[in-house]
Amino acid sequence: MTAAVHPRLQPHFDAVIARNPGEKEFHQAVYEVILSLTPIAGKRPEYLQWSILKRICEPERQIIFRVPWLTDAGEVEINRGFRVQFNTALGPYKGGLRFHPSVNLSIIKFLGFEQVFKNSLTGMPIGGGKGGSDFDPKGKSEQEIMRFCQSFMTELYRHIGEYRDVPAGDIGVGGRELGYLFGQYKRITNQYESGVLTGKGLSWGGSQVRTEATGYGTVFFAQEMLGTKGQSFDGKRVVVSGSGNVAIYAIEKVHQLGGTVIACSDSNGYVVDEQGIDLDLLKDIKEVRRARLSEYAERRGSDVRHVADGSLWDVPCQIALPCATQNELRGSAAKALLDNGVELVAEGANMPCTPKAIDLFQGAGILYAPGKASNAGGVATSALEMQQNASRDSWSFEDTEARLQQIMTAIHTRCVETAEEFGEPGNYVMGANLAGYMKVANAMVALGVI
Ligand code: NDP
Ligand code: 2IT
Repeated sequence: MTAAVHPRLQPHFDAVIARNPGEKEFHQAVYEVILSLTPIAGKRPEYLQWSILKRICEPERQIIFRVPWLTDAGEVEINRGFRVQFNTALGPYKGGLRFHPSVNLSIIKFLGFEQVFKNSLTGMPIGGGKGGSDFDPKGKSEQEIMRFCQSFMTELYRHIGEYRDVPAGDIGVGGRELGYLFGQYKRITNQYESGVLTGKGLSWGGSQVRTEATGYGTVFFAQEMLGTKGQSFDGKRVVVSGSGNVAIYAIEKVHQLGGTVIACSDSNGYVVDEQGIDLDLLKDIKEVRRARLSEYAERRGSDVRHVADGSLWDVPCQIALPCATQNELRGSAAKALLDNGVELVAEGANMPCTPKAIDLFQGAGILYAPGKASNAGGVATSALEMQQNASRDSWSFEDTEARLQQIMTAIHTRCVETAEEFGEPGNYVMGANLAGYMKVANAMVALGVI
């Protein structure tokens, strides 16, 4: 952590660290928000009344459960399941499920905490939560994935519901997993409760554009940022990290808007393709075959490099979109990007840039957007899916994409105007955190000390 917290807020931050020992990702996420509250601490103490900050940092409920399942060989495996129900001031808990071996309580709490402010920023009636498991989907058979999802839902079902808590996907959880999860929920409850999960398939209650929404939304947000400088994606060299759901659809939208994505990555390395990433090939490798990115270089030909060791962020670009995971872009990577002339960084992932990297970007005066603003298109489209489920309707791709774009434009305006109101023009971090916080705080005051 780099900059100093306001003295009036420091005791709150100290208390969070003391109450949640060792949870470094959670501390980092809280630090970023508390740092942004500096202008409130001096001028708008009403936003700190009734211990709002203290309450906002404490999840309403944290559920941890055992997930036993049988491998194909008949062995019993045990994983740990989590659901952190963070805040319902604005609506039912809403946020994804992550299946990745690195998952622990700290990671789920940081994600749940960020989700509260992100969901507030969307302007939709959704509270914040997050869940998942330390289960590793890599190398598992289809049957093992199904058995795991069924066991996970056998415990989770009692805690969720259309009006209570509405999970969706995140790392390692996509359409396939959501299908098995929804199937098990439907079986246990004997109800076709479409609004209990989002990210569903189109034939069983899903929404058009939800698959594309996070990546598309990130690029729509970046387009708005470029617009403030009279620029666009046209002709820009872009680097996107990751090659999962968010990365793939960020690449697709960049290409539609005239930019060229020349590099992307997975956890085993990155590829550089100066002609522009071939999306049909990437989708076949990642969405259909669930294979490694090294296969991209093998199949695309000799002009493409696969780099197993090293940093993707050494590839010179004008726009960088980190779309893989938390803390993937550190100070040294930020320096390399700046040395190579990066002009804009917009986060598709949650908390991919470390505080040091953010400091460097802001110090250099480039455009930088935090994930809770720029990646909010995914959860916003989830809220559109909930609307369609509640009204037993389904909208066209074009209408839904237009709604997504309007929502991203509105979030951008909210960030810009709030940053200006508090004397920090161009500071998207402050704009996003303050706007997100104030809306939740207002609702929490209205609802009393609960
Ligand atoms: P996917 O599982 O579809 O893809 C994740 C990608 O990131 C993969 O390419 C994966 O590589 C890479 N990755 C994951 N963990 C690591 C790691 N520890 N080190 C290096 N690479 C890693 O997930 P999503 O695309 O859905 O999520 C990506 C990010 O976007 C996450 O931060 C998520 O929280 C965030 N997000 C997702 C939303 C959504 O709607 N899905 C909405 C808003 C934010 P590999 O396959 O090798 O593991
Ligand atoms: O981090 C996120 O916003 C998501 N993973 C999407 C959450 C959702 O409920 O759609």
